[in-house]
Amino acid sequence: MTTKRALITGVTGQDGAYLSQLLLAKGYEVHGLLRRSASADVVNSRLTWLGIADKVILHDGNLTDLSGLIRTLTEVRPAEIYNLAAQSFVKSSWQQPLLTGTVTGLGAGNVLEATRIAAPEARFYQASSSEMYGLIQEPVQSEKTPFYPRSPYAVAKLYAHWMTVNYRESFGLHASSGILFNHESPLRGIEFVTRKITDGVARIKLGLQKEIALGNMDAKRDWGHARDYVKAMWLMLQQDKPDDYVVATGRTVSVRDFCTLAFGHVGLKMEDHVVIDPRYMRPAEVEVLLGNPAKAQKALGWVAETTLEQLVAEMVEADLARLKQHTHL
Ligand code: NAP
Ligand code: G4F
Repeated sequence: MTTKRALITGVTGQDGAYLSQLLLAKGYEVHGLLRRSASADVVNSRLTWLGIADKVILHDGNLTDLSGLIRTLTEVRPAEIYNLAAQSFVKSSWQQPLLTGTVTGLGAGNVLEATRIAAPEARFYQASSSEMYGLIQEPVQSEKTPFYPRSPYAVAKLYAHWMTVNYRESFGLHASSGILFNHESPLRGIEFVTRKITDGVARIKLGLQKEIALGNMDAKRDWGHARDYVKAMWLMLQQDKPDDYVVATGRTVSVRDFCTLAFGHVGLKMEDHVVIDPRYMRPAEVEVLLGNPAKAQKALGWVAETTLEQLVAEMVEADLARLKQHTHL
C-alpha cells in the first residue's frame, strides 16, 4: 500500500502541530507549509514540543502567494490538504483588517484555486470558525444557524467558508469545512485568553507575577481540546461526500469560570489576582458561543473526549513545568 501524503498549511500553529502528530501516527507522510521567519529557532517550537519536528517535511510558502502554492501542490501531490493557516487572533483583526482579509480570507481562496489547478483529486479541509456566528441568531449554533460576523477576522473566515462551499458545488472538489468552536491546549498561543490565564496562574503560583490583567470576564465560550478537534478534521476527509460540520462540546462557560477553575487547580482564588484592563476589551464582542455537535457525532462518530476540567488542569500543569524549566525554580 502506498503511503498517504497530506499537506498542512499553518503547520507551525496549535492545530497544525496536533494534526501532524495524528497523521504521522496514522502512517501519513506529512508535509507542511512554512512561513519564513528570521527567528528560525521558534518557528517549529510546537512540533518540537510534540517530538515530531524531524518527521514533518517543511516547504517554504505563504498563503498570499498563489504561484508558490501551485508549485508546492504540484511537487507534493497530496491526497489531503488541510488549510489551517490564518491570521487567527480576533483582537488583531481590528488593527490589521486588510491583512486579515488577505491571509484569512483571500489566502484560503488561493489554496482552493491552487488545489483546483494542481491537485483537483485531493480532499480539502477548511478551518472555519464559530466566530462566524458572532452576534448569535440562535442560542445553540448548528450547521443551519445563520451567520452574523462581528470582526474583520470573522468576515474573512466567512469568505473562506463560502468559497469552500462554492468550489465544492462549482468544481466538484471534495472540500469540507469544519466550523470549529474554541479549542485550546498547552500549545495555544499566549495571546488567547485561556493560555494567558493558565500561564498567569502558573507564574503567580511560582511567585513570578502577582496579577493577570483581563478584559471581558463575562464572555462565554464552548471550549474543547485541540487534540480532540483535529480528529474531527481528519474524519471529515475520510467521508465519501464532502460536507460542513460543527465541532463543539455543547457546554459553554465564562472567562470568569475558566479563571476560577485555573486558579482553583493550584489552590488560589481568582478574586485575589485578576484585574480588569480596558485595553483587552474589543470594539465589538461575541458575548456567547455554544455549539451543537450532533451532526459530527452522528455522521463522523466524533465526540469531545476531554472535559473542560481536564483541559484546564493539563494547561496549568504544562505551564508550571515550562516555567520551572526556564527559570530553574
Ligand atoms: P494558530 O496557532 O494561530 O496558527 C496559525 C498558523 O497560520 C501558524 O502556523 C501561522 O504561521 C500560519 N500563518 C499565518 N499567516 C500565514 C501566511 N500568510 N502564510 C502561511 N501561513 C500563515 O491557529 P490555530 O489555533 O492552530 O488555528 C488553526 C486554524 O483554525 C486557523 O485558521 C484558525 O483561524 C482556525 N480556528 C481556530 C480555532 C481555535 O479555537 N483554535 C477555532 C476555529 C477556527 P506562523 O507560525 O509563522 O505564525
Ligand atoms: O481567547 P480569545 O482571544 O478567542 P476568540 O476571540 O474566541 O477566538 C478564538 O476562537 C475562535 C473560535 O470561536 C477562533 F476562530 C479564533 O481563531 C480564536 O482561536 O478570546 C475569548 C474571549 C473573548 O470574548 C475575549 O473578549 O475572551 C475574552 N477576553 C477577556 N479578556 C480576552 C481577554 N481575550 C484575550 N485574548 N485576552 C484577554 O485578556
